[in-house]
Amino acid sequence: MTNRDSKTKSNTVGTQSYDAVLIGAGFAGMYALLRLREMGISVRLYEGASGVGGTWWWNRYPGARVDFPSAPYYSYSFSQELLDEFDWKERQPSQAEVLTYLDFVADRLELRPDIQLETWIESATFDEKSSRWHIETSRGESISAQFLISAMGTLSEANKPAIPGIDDFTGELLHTGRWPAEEVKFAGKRVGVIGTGSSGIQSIPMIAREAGHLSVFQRTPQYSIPAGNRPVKPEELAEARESFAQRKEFMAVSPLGMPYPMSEKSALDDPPEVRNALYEELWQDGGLHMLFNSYNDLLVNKEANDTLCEFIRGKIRSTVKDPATVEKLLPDYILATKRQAIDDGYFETYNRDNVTLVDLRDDPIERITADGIITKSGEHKLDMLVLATGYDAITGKLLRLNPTGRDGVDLASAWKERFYTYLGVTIPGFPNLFMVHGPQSPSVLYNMPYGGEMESDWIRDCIAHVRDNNLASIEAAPGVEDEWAEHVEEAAKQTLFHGTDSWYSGANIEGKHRQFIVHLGGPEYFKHLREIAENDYQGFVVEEANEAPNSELSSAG
Ligand code: N01
Repeated sequence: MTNRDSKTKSNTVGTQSYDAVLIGAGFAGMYALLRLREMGISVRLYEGASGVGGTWWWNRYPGARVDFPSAPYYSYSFSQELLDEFDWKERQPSQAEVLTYLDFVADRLELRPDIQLETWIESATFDEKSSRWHIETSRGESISAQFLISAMGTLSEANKPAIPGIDDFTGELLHTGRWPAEEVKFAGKRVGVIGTGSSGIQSIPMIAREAGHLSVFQRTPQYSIPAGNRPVKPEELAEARESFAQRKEFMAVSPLGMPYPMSEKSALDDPPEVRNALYEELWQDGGLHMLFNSYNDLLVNKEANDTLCEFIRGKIRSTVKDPATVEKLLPDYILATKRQAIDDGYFETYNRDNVTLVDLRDDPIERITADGIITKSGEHKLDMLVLATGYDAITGKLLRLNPTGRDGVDLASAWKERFYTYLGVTIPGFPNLFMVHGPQSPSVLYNMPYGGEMESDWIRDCIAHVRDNNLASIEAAPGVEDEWAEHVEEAAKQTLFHGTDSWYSGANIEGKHRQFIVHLGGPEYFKHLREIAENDYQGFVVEEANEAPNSELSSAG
């Protein structure tokens, strides 16, 4: 059964039927909706929030903004019209500006009629008889779809740490990744922030400006680079619009999908004074591109990496006045192997009289009480506690949904020993299920809107292949996951990422597999995806539409 003619949903005994169901209305989900809709199939996108935007809907914490000097490049790359019609205002757009852009896109492309908001997908089970997914929503709807596509986001399952007493806190308890839409007032309050990753580093200076007192609870000090945000000049926007085609060509071959030239020089090629002068120039300009425009070996050569670590430690020493606070703030891990943060006055914030830094390595949290945090050295009374404690990244949302695939095996059981996928887009044993930005795809270490477009295009083509060939299902062949895991691991081993505990490798979540789940291949990855498709979906098996349910699977390639 292919539902080839079902352009609109049909109701059969209370079950809605679609060709494809998408989950998540962020950058990737909205783009995938557009592409699937263009195929002429029936598709419905479900989103739990009350607006589109995905991560940009939820991350409304003060200071949230894009971390690349990216306007207009942190945006869709497929449409000159979208670029021409939206006037980006800041070089590193704020959360509010990105959300305005995504609302504009949803309207401009008339996506909203096919998006159902305030609806969580609660279960998804593959029915082997019909080769369709049966899906239940938080609104009590029952849905049948041939294809299920997750665009649920990589940083969407908030991590609420299991600190003793956390549920006893009676003040305001907020998580940066689930920030309320209503204004949050800090004025005159005793605020605590746990966590100094990107979200903590962006929000701490903003909260400090308003709060009566701010206590920062830091477990790992971070290297942070000034954001260098500023308004986008009209001539910059005009230039970006004119050079759209060339820029896309450049992005297609750039290791991170970014329209910036990479340095071709090692950090060890320059004498220290030349190197530091370059670092200083990039530091003054600001932005994450400092990591790529300076030297080409900061992520692969520890000695090279050390040079920028020492430069940033020097900046911290010269910025923060209190020597004891400086000591607490000096990072000592391999730079950029935890997600590199950028900031707007982060280190300067520790010169304020209303800010205290608690170093949890020396003074760990013992428990949270109704009105504060008790650390080894004493009590910190709080009216408000902000958890900037990150996410169960990349796999968290998929495991929360926990779809059930072939033979009644659910994802949690399948992934009990390790995370595995084929190409980061499919999972053996889960026919007709696709993921955008799944584990073992480039996801968070690539230009995400651009990468999401390319993965969605691949998924659309794969779905077209199934339909054009009158197939019931397609799935990764048993065993291909091992080769893919080796491939991902091999790429990571060429870099310094292995030397650090980070959310890239699951180290931030207790009990999570310690496995590096980001594919570092960039353009090579996308080339590989295309080759798999051109090679008649090598590594996949398909089921004919009229096959008996348990008949042997035939090879797709
Ligand atoms: O989360 P994180 P995030 N007790 O996991 C600490 C993206 N992003 O929300 O490092 C005490 O990085 C934890 O300490 P440690 C970006 O990709 C992008 O900040 O594990 N502390 C760490 O300090 C980013 O990487 C932007 O020792 C605890 C912090 O909480 C990703 O989102 C902006 C703790 C968590 O840092 C996640 O960033 C913001 C505990 N029990 C985010 N548990 C842009 O600019 C955790 N911590 C685009």
